[in-house]
Amino acid sequence: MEKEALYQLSQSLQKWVLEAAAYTRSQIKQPLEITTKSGPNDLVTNVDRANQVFLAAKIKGDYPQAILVGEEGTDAVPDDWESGLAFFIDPIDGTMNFVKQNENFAIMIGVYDHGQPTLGIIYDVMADQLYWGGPQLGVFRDEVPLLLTDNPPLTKGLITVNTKMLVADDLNLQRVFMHSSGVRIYGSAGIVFGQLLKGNLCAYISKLAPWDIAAGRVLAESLGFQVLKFNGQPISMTTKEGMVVAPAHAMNEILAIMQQK
Ligand code: 2AM
Ligand code: CA
Ligand code: CA
Ligand code: CA
Repeated sequence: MEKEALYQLSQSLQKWVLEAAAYTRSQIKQPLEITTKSGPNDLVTNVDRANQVFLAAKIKGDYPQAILVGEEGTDAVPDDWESGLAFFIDPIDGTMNFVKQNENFAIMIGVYDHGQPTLGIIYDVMADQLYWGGPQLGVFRDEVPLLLTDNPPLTKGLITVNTKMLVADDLNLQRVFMHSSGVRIYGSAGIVFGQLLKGNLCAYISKLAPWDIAAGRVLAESLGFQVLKFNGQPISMTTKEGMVVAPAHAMNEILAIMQQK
């Protein structure tokens, strides 16, 4: 994609995400319609659904050929998702935080052009912080350019881990934790990516769906993080997968510890 067209796309997506966020803020003091999906801790609200419909309609209006994937819309990634411009939408990331805390949630859109990570937008709605950019545009928090990330050893970095995976300890994650500076838990992939991009965290270990990872992957890889499956292979973007996000040094250490018996 030409840089000018990409910049235009970025501006449009930022505008629509900010509009969805304004609506989201307006609904916080209203009674939410909350329903469960797979279990009691897997929630969706009327605002998740409204944001999904709004963002999909805006994208389709300007990009009628767009391939759309969204957690509360068409959530199956089509086989031909690499045939054009694909948009992965998470209309509220951190719905439990949205409901229980009224903060610490994000709206996210990741754009892949013929399968290539192209543009990422993550908006921390209540902190009013917009992370955006990609390999061609650079990465920004609002107007501030973010710099290439440090490459510290695991012993010098804070990490964040999927809570169930840490408790189950089936992948040596407690050993990874013991080799790190400590664990912090956030409950929203988008909020975690903000922390990684700012340099507050060094690694993220979780099992994530395509819409959880799409935007953050674009931004993180643009700043020098790697995003790899537990076996060190690239992630697929088509299914929920275990993955590590970290700069090279910590990545190598984490994957080695996870493979220890
Ligand atoms: P969500 O709020 O958009 O569903 C990491 O915690 C990510 O997993 C979160 O960003 C959250 O995104 C998702 N998540 C959290 N708890 C979940 C659950 N019980 N079932 C499915 N997804 C969950
Ligand atoms: Ca969800
Ligand atoms: Ca999510
Ligand atoms: Ca969501």
